[in-house]
Amino acid sequence: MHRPDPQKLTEALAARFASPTRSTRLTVVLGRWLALSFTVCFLTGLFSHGLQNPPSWMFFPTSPVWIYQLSQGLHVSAGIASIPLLLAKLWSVYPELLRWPPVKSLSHGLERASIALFIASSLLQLTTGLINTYKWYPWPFPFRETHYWLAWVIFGSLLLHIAVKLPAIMANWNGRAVRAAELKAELKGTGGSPGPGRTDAPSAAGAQGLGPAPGRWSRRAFLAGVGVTTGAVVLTTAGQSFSWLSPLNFFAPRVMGTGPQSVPVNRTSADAKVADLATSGQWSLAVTYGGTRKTFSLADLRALPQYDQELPIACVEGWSQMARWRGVRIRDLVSAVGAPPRSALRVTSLEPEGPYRLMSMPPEYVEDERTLVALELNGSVLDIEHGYPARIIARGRPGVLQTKWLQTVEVL
Ligand SMILES: Nc1nc2c(c(=O)[nH]1)N[C@H]1C(S)=C(S)[C@@H](COP(=O)(O)O)O[C@H]1N2
Ligand SMILES: [Mo]
Repeated sequence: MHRPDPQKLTEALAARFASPTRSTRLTVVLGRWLALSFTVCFLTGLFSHGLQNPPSWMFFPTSPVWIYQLSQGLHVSAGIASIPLLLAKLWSVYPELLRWPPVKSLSHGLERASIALFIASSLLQLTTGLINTYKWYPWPFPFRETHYWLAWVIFGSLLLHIAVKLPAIMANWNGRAVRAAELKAELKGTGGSPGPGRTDAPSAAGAQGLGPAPGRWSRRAFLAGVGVTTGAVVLTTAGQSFSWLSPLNFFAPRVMGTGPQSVPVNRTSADAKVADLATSGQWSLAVTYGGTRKTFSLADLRALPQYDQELPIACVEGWSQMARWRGVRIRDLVSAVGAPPRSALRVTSLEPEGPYRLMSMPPEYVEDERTLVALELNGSVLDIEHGYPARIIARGRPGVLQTKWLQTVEVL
């Protein structure tokens, strides 16, 4: 029996999949775009995670009012852009996966392992992240923790990958130099060069005289195609986060201006099992500070000075919506129980269970005059789906912290 030689087999495969478009230059250009989108995702993700799980040094900006809308809109949009970019980059390098032997040395093995880790964790991160924006959690693990730790794995393996590939990246950084080298090779009659730093299948195809440097032009066309695709998926989804793109929102799950009182709803009163308690007529808000406890009925709250604020709901899932809120300042309630305005709070919701039943509010938001216990939304009494009888609305915080259906406010 004749056993196939793995070396020959992979060479045949590489020739089968050879495309003059593939070159190190192409991979480097895609890698730069991808590094940019991943960095945007990583930094905005750290910011969002820090707001929800603050480390001791966390800062809590409350201005500009759209800061979290912007940062989370960028997070989700850059994540969506990363999907076509990552697929294109994988296409540009996948003949490498067929190389034989798969591991040549210890350092080569480590390098390949880090790339495998990077690819696997990136694909997992982007698909679960995308699915999450469609409000679908078909996995048993907690999304946010997993998303956070995967981000560190991805960023660490990305830095390692960049360090290992630095010579090839540098050699192919400057497009002009790469094109000049290709032109030179073309004039010498050696056909299309894959550019410095790469000696894979395309050069073999070129050396066989398959025409004058087709790689250069098809590379441009390919990059233009990737750019157009990426732009299209971003433009047709980013309208969920950026109102000026709202008319182009064809694919994102949330459409601005829809829902009760023209604001979308994530968790409904039925999901949260609060409808009975919220509408019983017995509702009151308890505010406590040490041994002091005051309860405010809805009529009591309405009798306090009312303030108007134009503030967005900006969900971690990327959608956001500007709205007009009216209600009582949280700092007025804090001073009603004799506590200093610069206090931290623990706030609970009527919800019997669930991760958003309990919310901590750092002093930055409590002393801010614009943080409200909102009773009205867009000119009418708060809809039950938006947190009736009362909800929190503060500047610059993720939607998950804008607690609906308030029950207690505890000054710590
Ligand atoms: N008690 C409670 N408050 C909550 C939630 C929740 O599940 N329970 N969901 C939050 C989330 S994820 C968002 S994005 C906002 C959405 O507010 P809206 O439904 O009024 O648009 O409410 C937040 N407040
Ligand atoms: Mo949310």
